[in-house]
Amino acid sequence: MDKNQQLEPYRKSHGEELLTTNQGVRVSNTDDSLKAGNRGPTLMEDFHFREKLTHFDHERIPERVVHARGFGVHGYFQVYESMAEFTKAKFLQDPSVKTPVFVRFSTVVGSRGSADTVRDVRGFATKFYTEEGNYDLVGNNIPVFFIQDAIKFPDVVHAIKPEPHNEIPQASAAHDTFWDFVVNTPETAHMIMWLLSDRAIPRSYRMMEGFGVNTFRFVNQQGKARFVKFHWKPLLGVHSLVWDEAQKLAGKDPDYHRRDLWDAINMGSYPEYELGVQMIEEEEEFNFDFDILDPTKIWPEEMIPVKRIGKMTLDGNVDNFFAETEQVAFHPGHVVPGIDFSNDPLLQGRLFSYLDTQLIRLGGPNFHEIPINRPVAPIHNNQRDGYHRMTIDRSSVSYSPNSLQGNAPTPATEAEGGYVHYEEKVEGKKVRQRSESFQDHFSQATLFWNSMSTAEKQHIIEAFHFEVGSVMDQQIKQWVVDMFNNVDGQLAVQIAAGVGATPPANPKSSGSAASSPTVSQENTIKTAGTRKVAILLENGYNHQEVSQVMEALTAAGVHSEIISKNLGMLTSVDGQQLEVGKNYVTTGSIKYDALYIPGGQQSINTLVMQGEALHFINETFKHAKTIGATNEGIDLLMTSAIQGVAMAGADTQAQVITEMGVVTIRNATDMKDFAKEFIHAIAQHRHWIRQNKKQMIPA
Ligand code: HDE
Repeated sequence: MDKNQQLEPYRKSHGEELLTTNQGVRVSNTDDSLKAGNRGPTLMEDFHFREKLTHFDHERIPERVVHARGFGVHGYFQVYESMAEFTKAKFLQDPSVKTPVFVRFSTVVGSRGSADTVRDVRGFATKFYTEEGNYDLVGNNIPVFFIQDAIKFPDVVHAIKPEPHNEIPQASAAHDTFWDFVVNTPETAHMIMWLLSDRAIPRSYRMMEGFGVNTFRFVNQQGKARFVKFHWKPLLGVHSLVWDEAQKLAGKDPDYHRRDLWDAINMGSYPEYELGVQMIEEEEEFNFDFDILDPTKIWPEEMIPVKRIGKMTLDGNVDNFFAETEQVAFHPGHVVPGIDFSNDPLLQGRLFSYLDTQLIRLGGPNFHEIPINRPVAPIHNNQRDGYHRMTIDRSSVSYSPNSLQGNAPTPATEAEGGYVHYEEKVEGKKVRQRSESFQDHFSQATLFWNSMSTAEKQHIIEAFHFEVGSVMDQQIKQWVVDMFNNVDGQLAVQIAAGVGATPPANPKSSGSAASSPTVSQENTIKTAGTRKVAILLENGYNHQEVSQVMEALTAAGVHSEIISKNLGMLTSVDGQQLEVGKNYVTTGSIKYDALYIPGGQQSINTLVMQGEALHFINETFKHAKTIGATNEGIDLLMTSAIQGVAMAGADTQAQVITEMGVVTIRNATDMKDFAKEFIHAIAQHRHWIRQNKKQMIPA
């Protein structure tokens, strides 16, 4: 059965029905409780009042202990070609099969009501409803983890969550307890580098990679196994916000990421991600200078290529957030034949924790019966009863072996699709120890640092200044400097300078250390598709100009929105009209990828007098986004703080000039060349060349 069909009986539309209690009794008044006299006390016998309030009092379930804030969407997955050589998983065999999926994106640290754009790891959890049962790929957008052994998970989470005495700060790692944990736990070094990079402030869930992090196994029909790591590669590329923007968005639109995803799906711009796998032969397990079971290590893509094996398309929003997004239960232990585990100690611990957490969060062992969690594969077993059991099991037999029912349900053989665990040979003493091969905590942190572009490095340094600068304890700040000197001496010197600590006496040289270019976002896919352009406009604008540019943007899949002082209609010089989408108080430059200022003398004369318009330009420039202006629109730019940038002057013969991502043209009636160049600039995402021009911009 199709997942969508399966959900159908549970969907309920609400129309013109008469109001009832939960027992189906019609209710005559739901605004006044039953009282002894109209100024008297409420009576116990008011069953409607009691039921309504009781239900309300119990509306909340515990939020997830981590990943509390999330957003779920439906979609489907299709494999490109049969993966039979590597795995017998049925959903990875036939390219014509569309496997339904439900994906929940999340932040890790904040509460359910926290902001989307905080600096944090993002969860990327996918439930595949396969014919052979549910398979959950519960990943993050950062490929490594803070710790190597799940027994330390409560420690790292307690350290990063708001401090227990005053519950401050919300959704932030920028406080003493977290950095105290970090300096005492050197294995965090690599993940800290990712967390302080642009990866932790994504532009959109649609522009984010996903990683299974842990090492799993693929097992084929012949029983041959290979180690595997999973990746999701977004077709829009990997892109991020800048920190100032992320902080402002957290105030102006705390729902920025969920709104972006919701809108994209509603508009039919379905996010797509390719599923990639890196595979290592069992015989090659020890051929690397890192342990392939260590979750603080990547398998550099240059060394072990990512094979793209299929594509996921997200094409459906939920009908009800609570029923679907809040109640969905992921678990790395939800696997299907052909996918198996490794001894990665983080994974082993996760295999316990996720099932356990559902018991408290969803109130018992029957959470698989909640519609969003039901497999499309049939369920037959002798499990019975428990809180909220929905199934009415008809047999008197609920045990095995049995003769009364011919021993049904009968265990399936491997040929019948029974899950048989990979027969890995295990021998050893019971020890509370970590392998020597897990002891190198800094080489890959250095590899990451060496792989960053100049702009990305600068962002990491600034993130250290914010995070560690927010720490009160001077000793911890110093220890951070000392710890990150093991990653790169110059990085440590720069951290020290920003946080008032002493630079390392012997800065470590990262000299000729290797790099992994694929971890840099500079090398990602660049497209203008689905980006949003703000157009600043007032009465007396040039309609021909605006409409030509808007048409070109639409043709390139770029969305645009008109922004003005007031909502309503604007009239052009030649009497045409356009509707304003947002005014300055309901939006801001931070909600757009680029800015366009069309000509029209009267429109520009008005805009020049508006502080909001100038702020819009300055802020767009500061955040390194594309700015375009045509004809008189350039005069507005000349009154802003970016007047020092070269722009098309009065004497140019309709020629496009692009300087630092500012695209201009004068004396032009045909907007074709401008639009082409403008769209190309938008596709670059950001123009980091402006990094050193920030001083031009007022705070
Ligand atoms: Fe999780 N993690 N985690 N985690 N995790 C949870 O399960 C846990 C880890 C991840 O959208 C919890 O249902 C342990 C790595 C995602 O519903 C909990 C360890 C990765 C989500 C839990 C880890 C993840 C969770 C909380 C070992 C990336 C959200 C609520 C140190 C591969 C799933 C819940 C959703 C959620 C435990 C580490 C990803 C408590 C013990 C590594 C995406 O069970």
